[in-house]
Amino acid sequence: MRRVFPFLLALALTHMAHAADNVSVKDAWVRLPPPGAKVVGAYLTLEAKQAMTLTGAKSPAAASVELHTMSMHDGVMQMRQLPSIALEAGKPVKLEPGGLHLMLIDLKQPLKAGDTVQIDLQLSPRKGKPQTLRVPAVVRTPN
Ligand SMILES: [Cu+2]
Repeated sequence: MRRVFPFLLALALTHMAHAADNVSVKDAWVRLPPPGAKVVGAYLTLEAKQAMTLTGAKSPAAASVELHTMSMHDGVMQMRQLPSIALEAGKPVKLEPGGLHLMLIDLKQPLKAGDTVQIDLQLSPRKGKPQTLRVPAVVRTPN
């Protein structure tokens, strides 16, 4: 009987890792928000084995998560919401400060450095069913 549990756990992990087979995530982190801030950026690097679209994200830590980009207009940095972010096969896409990022909107509780925030990425392959990829992101100050 003792062997049953590790076996079931392995099965569950295999199942959860399914989306991760096609998409790898590196360096997921959330910017440590200033005290009282309700909106904060989250960053990570995504690489898809097959072409895919990041169509959205959710987090239990925030009321909603938006896809954003930043760009310079007449010397002013502007932030704009995107409907989706395309991932080409084998080409890493970096979400980083000053560029593409996730925005956690309406934090449900204050975040501390070292906390882990769960972010569920919604990914749609060109063929096949949409997938959710659960990513742990560490709260920290930018490097
Ligand atoms: Cu933003």
